[in-house]
Amino acid sequence: MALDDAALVVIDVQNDFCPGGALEVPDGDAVVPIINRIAPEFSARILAQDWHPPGHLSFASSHAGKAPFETAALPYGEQVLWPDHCVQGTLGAAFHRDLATDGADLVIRKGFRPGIDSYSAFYENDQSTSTGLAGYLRSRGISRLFFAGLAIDFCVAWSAIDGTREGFECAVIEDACRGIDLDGSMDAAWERMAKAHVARVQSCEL
Ligand code: VGL
Ligand code: ZN
Repeated sequence: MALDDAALVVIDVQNDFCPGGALEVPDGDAVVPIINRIAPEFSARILAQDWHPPGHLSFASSHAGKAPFETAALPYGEQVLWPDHCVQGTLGAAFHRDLATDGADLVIRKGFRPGIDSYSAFYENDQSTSTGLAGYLRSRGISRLFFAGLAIDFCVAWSAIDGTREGFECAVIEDACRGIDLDGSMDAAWERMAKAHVARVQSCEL
């Protein structure tokens, strides 16, 4: 089959990124039926889950005088400050109730270190602390990655770019993603992905 050696990597389809959530992505829940439809086609299915301890350093509430969506200079670089979201064990951190999770081979959690955010499913935002995902995929014989989920301009884009850095052939399934779009972040993300040779495909082309 065409999708041998290929994994679907589903990024952060969690309640807090869906309408009504703490960091809602407009129309975020629209990705769920698309992901459920295509997932069985892949040789491996990976779910990433944003998983922050209370008081995480990426939360604006951890910085006196800062509001959500402002930025702060953290030891590893400039960081957007977010509303509190995906706090470990809360309903907001749970996967969307309609996401088919039983078929997942691996759930990889990220952002659990109190002082480092992790947009990418491969590396935390210091660009050097590994999540271990690349080693897992390589030992499964996977060479191609298809990305779906939330948010295209943050966690999906950084994951796909890091996937190419790890030597995987990477594509983003555009209609299976939605974005936050903060100050032109959508256009910037597509540009960065194009530069990194991340392909842009639609679910009907799989
Ligand atoms: C995300 C901001 C903060 C994402 C996660 O999943 O794109 N964005 N944490
Ligand atoms: Zn987060």
